[in-house]
Amino acid sequence: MRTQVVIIGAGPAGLLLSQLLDLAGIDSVVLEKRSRAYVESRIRAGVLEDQFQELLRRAGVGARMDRDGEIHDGMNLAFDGRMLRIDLAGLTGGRTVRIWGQTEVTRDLFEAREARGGAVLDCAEDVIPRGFDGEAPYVTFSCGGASQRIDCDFIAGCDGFHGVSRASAPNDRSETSERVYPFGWLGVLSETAPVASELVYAYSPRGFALCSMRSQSLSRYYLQVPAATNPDDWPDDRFWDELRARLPEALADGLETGPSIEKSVAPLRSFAVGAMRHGRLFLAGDAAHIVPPTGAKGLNLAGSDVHYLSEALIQWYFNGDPVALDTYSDRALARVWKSQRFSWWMTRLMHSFPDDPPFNRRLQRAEFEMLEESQAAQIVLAENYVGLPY
Ligand code: RFL
Ligand code: PHB
Repeated sequence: MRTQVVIIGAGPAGLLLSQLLDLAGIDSVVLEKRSRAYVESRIRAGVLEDQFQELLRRAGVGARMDRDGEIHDGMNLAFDGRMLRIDLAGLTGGRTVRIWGQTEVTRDLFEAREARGGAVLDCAEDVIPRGFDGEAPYVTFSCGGASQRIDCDFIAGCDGFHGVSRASAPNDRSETSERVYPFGWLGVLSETAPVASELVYAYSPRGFALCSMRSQSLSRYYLQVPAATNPDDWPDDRFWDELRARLPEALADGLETGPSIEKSVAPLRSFAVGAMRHGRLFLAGDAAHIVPPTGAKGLNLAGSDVHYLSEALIQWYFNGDPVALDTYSDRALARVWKSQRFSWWMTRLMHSFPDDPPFNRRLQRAEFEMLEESQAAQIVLAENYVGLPY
């Protein structure tokens, strides 16, 4: 079997890349190791930058998002009981974010690929990218026990942090940057009205809390917890009590509680490869970088990678121009690192770091006060939150 681009991974990066390439007339096959039902049900991101929304519209999957996704023109920081609203639109010349879950993005992308007859094999085991250091790359895998091989021009590694693509690339560890945080996020989804109409990122000495949502009747809350936390140790009542204790009193008093319909712990990590290209293998999304979720940047970065990569492949196929492919890694990483900086900064500002000396905690408060007092500081936050230019 032969195709132009083999895409490993049917997360948002892989599906969006295959859709954009297809619309330009470039064939691809997507190889996914999990079932479609499993991929569609993973609850993750919820905040989409305006440029990522535009990319989804260009890919023909913006209709439901535009109809049902809420536009947010502000978000809130709470610090030791004090609230600060960041007027995203007012500080950025009218730019906003949209609340639209990754589960919905993935569902629309799967449906769009299906409608266009796109090949997405969600049975692919033992996927291995091969020969990408030469002119004739190929991928081997098995599906239902039968070994298969697909020859191609390029391989796109969109298989997330634990995927096989990055692991198959020649690894210069000295170029990889990583920071693991001593805590994770315990997330709960519940069919309750959100405690506030906009997102609230809250610092408390007990730890960080985030009040987010999927709609005005579906709330998503997170608590900072130690990295090795078992969600089973957090029955719903314990979760709600702890959330209340970390929010400013006025907000906590209005918290509507109910049974959780999902509960899970996600570790926090900052990670980036030194290079996103290895010959004819290109990495995109979480396969190349991880940011802590505090800045809501992971999915959005997968989007900007896919934008750069799809444009570069189109330049190569239709103009015979290799420049954009040659510069893909540098272009994508330049934006990745600015989002790394922002995500690290938000994480550092809003979390309670175990063993932090009093000096650091005092600096955290000063940073928050700086934001309260300086519009310039708020603009920097707002510009990053709505998304830096592609
Ligand atoms: P994904 O979504 O991990 O998809 C990779 C796919 O590859 C498959 N795969 C393989 N397939 C074949 N062979 C193999 N060997 C394979 N190994 C893996 C996997 O099964 C999977 O289907 O990566 P992708 O496409 O790069 O997308 C990245 C995003 O999923 C991620 O960055 C975001 O979810 C991060 N994130 C957030 N991002 C935002 O922009 N805004 C947010 O508000 C936000 N909130 C979050 C988040 C991530 C979270 N968790 C759970 C990590 C909140 C949380 C709690
Ligand atoms: C979410 O709603 O899941 C969410 C929102 C904002 C973040 C992270 C996660 O920064």
